[in-house]
Amino acid sequence: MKQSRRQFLTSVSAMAATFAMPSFLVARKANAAQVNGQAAGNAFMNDWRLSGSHWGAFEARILNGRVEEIKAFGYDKNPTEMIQGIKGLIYSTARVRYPMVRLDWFKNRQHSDTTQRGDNRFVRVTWDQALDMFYEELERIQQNYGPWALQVGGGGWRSTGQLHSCVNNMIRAISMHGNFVSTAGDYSTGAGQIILPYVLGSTVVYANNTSWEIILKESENIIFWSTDPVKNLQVGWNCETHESFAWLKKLKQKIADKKVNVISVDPVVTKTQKFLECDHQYVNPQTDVPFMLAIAYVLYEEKLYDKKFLDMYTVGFEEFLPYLLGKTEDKVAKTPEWAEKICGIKADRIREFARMLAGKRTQLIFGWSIQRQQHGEQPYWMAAVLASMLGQIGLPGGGISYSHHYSSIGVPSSGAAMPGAFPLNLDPGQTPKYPSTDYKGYSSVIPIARATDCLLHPGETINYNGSKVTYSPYKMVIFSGCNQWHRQPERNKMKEAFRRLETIVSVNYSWTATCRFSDIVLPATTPYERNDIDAYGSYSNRGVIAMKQLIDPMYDARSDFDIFKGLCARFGKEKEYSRGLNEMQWLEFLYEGCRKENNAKGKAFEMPPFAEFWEKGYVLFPEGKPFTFMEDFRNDPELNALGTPSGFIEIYSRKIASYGYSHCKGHPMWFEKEERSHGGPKSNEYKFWMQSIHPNKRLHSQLCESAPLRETYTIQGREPLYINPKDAAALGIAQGDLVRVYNDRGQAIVGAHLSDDYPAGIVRLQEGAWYSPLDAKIGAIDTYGDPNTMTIDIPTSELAQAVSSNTCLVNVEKYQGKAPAPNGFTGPIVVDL
Ligand SMILES: Nc1nc2c(c(=O)[nH]1)N[C@H]1C(S)=C(S)[C@@H](COP(=O)(O)OP(=O)(O)OC[C@H]3O[C@@H](n4cnc5c(=O)[nH]c(N)nc54)[C@H](O)[C@@H]3O)O[C@H]1N2
Ligand SMILES: Nc1nc2c(c(=O)[nH]1)N[C@H]1C(S)=C(S)[C@@H](COP(=O)(O)OP(=O)(O)OC[C@H]3O[C@@H](n4cnc5c(=O)[nH]c(N)nc54)[C@H](O)[C@@H]3O)O[C@H]1N2
Ligand SMILES: [Mo]
Repeated sequence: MKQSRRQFLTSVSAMAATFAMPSFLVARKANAAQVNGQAAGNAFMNDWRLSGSHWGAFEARILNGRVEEIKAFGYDKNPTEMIQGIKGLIYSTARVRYPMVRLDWFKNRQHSDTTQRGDNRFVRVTWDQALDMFYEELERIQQNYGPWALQVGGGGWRSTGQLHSCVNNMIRAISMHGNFVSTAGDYSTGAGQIILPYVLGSTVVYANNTSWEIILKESENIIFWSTDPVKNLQVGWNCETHESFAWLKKLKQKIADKKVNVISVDPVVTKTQKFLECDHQYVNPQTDVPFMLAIAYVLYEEKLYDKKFLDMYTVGFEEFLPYLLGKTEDKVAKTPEWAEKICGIKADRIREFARMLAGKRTQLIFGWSIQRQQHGEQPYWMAAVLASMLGQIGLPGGGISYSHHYSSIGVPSSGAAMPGAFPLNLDPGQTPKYPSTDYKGYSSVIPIARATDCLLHPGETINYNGSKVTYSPYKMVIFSGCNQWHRQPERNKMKEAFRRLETIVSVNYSWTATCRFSDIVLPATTPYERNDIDAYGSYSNRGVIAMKQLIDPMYDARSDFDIFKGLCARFGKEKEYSRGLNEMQWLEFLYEGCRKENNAKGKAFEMPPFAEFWEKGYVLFPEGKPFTFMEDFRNDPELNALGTPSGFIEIYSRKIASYGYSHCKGHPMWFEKEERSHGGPKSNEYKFWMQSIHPNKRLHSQLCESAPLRETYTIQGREPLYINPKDAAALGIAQGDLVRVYNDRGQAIVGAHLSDDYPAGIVRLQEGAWYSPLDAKIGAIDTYGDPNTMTIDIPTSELAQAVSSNTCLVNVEKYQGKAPAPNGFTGPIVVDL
């Protein structure tokens, strides 16, 4: 460990020597020499500049004001190909070039014909016109209706960078003007983050978990359950370090040496399984709960469960047991024979699997995809029950994790403080121009996944996590740093809902489908056209990294900070918003705050003054100390009581039972899905389960606009639909054919990619493929292949009200006739008035 760290220090200092002079000086010079919005170039032939992204830190070679070449930062020993998509993103045909206003909205404002939304006809306006319109709309909404009529689309994956954290820029600015309807929860762990506090006492999903070092040393069984870390660890919330890959490589070696038993429980062969060359346990999609229940049944029947652990650390096993044994109303014992019919795993294999788990030190590692399905709360709860019965929670290399696929979780934190962000909220003493908090009986916060339902069911009251939410029929919405027309399920339902909106404002650097369905679109800079700083390592807190401006802003683009400053200027709050600081002053302020905190922590965390840091480009901290998740609770459950009502792991939750919900009761249960493949509901009508998992070469919809990267995976310019060769053959589909994928919710043209990694009856269409409808009509075919054209917009249950995008059946057929060209990547149709 020591040695590798030394090695890396020499490699990065060698690299730092390539910076001939402080990059910000170079950037300033280039700006001064700017001609007609085009960078005139600078004198440094090989000007390499350091920046960062969700895909890792990298250096870019700038020539004549253009990014020519990208290479990974020296510290990153496992960079992802995705950084090679950055150039294509900056110079994409889909860039938002100028402030644009939808044609009919330009003519008729809030009285516009909203059925035209999505036809993509826009008028170019000046920044002043656009910001005036934006401001006038905020005024109109607050004066005519009040805060219930404005929804500010809760944050998304924006870009890295603590100052130009565009969601913060937006929320602070809008909060300066007035109050609005905001959102709760997220798309990632919507069900998990709600159920786990009842069961394990905290949200768990976003906390660091047992260190890989310990898992590698102690675990005898590692079960990767619905998780694909080798694919998903390519990206991180902050600037990603890819440190987990060093551990995954060691794990691969241990598997080869037959020193550990590793199994991937997944309907498909994952990238992780292939990389590790580990075993595979197939399970029918959406049926992990019956599989887990049957394992629990075997553990109980064969007395393989840890009774002592259940007694000491959990409550409610007695309430759960009758359900397991078939002594409740349903009178169904959850035997392996019962489960086999649902989950497709032979009863004998289930028995063997249960014995294998119980016999050795077992680390269960779950991903998030199985909670992104109807009743997504249940597999997470049942997983905790299973881990409790195995009794290894809190032991090194044993127990449960829900997040080793995310942002290098499993790499311990250095303990250093990371730079703060541009403030989301108003400063103490600041007040909005319109302070009204009169929501007219509507809820001021809605569960994020219910944003469409709000518009379609105004005034309706729903259950949500023990409380009630009343849908506000909001009139205006603002999106920045998210792509609503990628992330939310059911396009055609969204089309109908959006028609009820008077005004939609989008800020983005790329012309996403969300821009296309907006009324005012404002061009933001990419993170490569401004200066910023970020944490290096979201959980490892490995260091602080400078994100240096690489090139001048393209076209009319402005940073989000400047855009919202300009908006605030219209109601006299520019200074309150910016605190009178400019970009570099903010960076220095954020950095120095962090430096002060770290320098107080001792030598290991010392940071140089800002100017020195900025010149060098980064600060790095030593590795943290490995730890075991829930070890303190295991050591002393009284002193370190969990945050559950009882302080123990809750196999039965009185609190949830007291809500009286029909799809989330007092203990984990199997609920049949609205649609399910392999013999489940609607499987006669629709032949395939469509999984819309996270993309291998994108971050959601980000980088889809990067043509060179996109061309490495598309088929005839369309998103690939991965399908089993036998299934394809039965449908007369060959590799590379265009196919139509559809159900009663929507249809898309995609390209067939045949692969044995996908068993019969299962297709994959990766999320984030850009929605590219042929026209504005409801039902129009999607010409590129966004899975959310077909997915269903139903809640997981009354508890979490989260997305259920992986509950989705489709049919597939060979595309007949001449397919319309994909139309999503070319920006708006500009209408000259
Ligand atoms: N079917 C299906 N759907 C899913 C999922 C799934 O598994 N299946 N996963 C869900 C999950 S977990 C998530 S987290 C969501 C992700 O949903 P989003 O967070 O909406 O996804 P992104 O594509 O990352 O969108 C970020 C947007 O911010 C823009 N952006 C980036 N930087 C800046 C900036 O500096 N300024 C401005 N103004 N804009 C910027 C990007 O161009 C992009 O359009 O998707 C969800 N949707
Ligand atoms: N490359 C890349 N990495 C990413 C992201 C990205 O967009 N691109 N997004 C990041 C974000 S925001 C998030 S939220 C995470 C998402 O992390 P996850 O939600 O964990 O990831 P997914 O890729 O959707 O799915 C992981 C695995 O779950 C399996 N699976 C799906 N349904 C079932 C089921 O019913 N049973 C079982 N046993 N397995 C099932 C899939 O086959 C897949 O192999 O990834 C993060 N990492
Ligand atoms: Mo996510």
